[in-house]
Amino acid sequence: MPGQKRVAAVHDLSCVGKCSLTAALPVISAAGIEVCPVPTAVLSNHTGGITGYTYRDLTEDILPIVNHWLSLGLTFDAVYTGYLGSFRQLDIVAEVIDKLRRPGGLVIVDPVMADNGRLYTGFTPDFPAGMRALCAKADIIVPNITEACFLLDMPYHPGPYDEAFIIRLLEGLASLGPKQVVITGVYNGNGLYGAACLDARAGRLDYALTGRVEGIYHGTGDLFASALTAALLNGRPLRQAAQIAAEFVYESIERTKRAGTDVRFGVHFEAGLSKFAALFGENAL
Ligand code: PXL
Repeated sequence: MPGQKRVAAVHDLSCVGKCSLTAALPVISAAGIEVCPVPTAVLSNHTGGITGYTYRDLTEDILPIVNHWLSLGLTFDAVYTGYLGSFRQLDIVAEVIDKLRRPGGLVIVDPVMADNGRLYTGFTPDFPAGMRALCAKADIIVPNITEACFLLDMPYHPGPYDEAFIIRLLEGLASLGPKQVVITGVYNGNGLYGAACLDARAGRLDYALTGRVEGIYHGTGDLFASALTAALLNGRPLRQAAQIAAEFVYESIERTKRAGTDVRFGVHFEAGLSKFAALFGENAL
């Protein structure tokens, strides 16, 4: 289709759990954008709150996949990276970005490695410093509060967060290199919850907030970053893209709460895809 955009999505494939590629593929596709996955690992299930999962590291496959695409003359409007399957992949994915980036293209790095004050299972204490270097190559990064603290070597606290703390995080992260920073998991205790967005070039700070549903809902960071990527590639400004993503995730969490299902297996985002897609339909503004 002429004019269709294409994204290289560098994430793991957790076969159950509705995160990483199983979020990126449907969400970005629903917005009319082709998603080409570069799987960093294949797991039977994500690593959060579940034991006994299978894990196949695909470190050796990443560059051959990308080199083959280049040999075919394929070009990409964005590179969107998330969960990496090994420490070595940090350098490899930096190389992927160098190979696929093109003028006017977007590089979005979600520094997936931690939540609720702790690194995810399998991540070593030196990983955040390595991720810091990858973030320096991005146009936009999308950490949660815990990841922001790890990237800046600042102590984590569970909130609520005052604006001075959020600005410290946003400005610290922008000083690593990315022009735009979106921090998720922000709330100030007034019942609202969402993301804080800094456009460092414009000097603009915005919040994208929704209501708050108590609890830990797995995969919502990946859903947020995927919806944000989809909205940005459809031309929405950062603050609008973040609000679209925040509402998509909030409605998915509410649906999950109503259904009362095991939250370790992800949120019910699928029923929201048609509404999400309609935002980007041919006549949508
Ligand atoms: O949602 C982040 C994520 C992605 N991929 C894998 C994970 C996690 C979080 O635990 O384990 C494999």
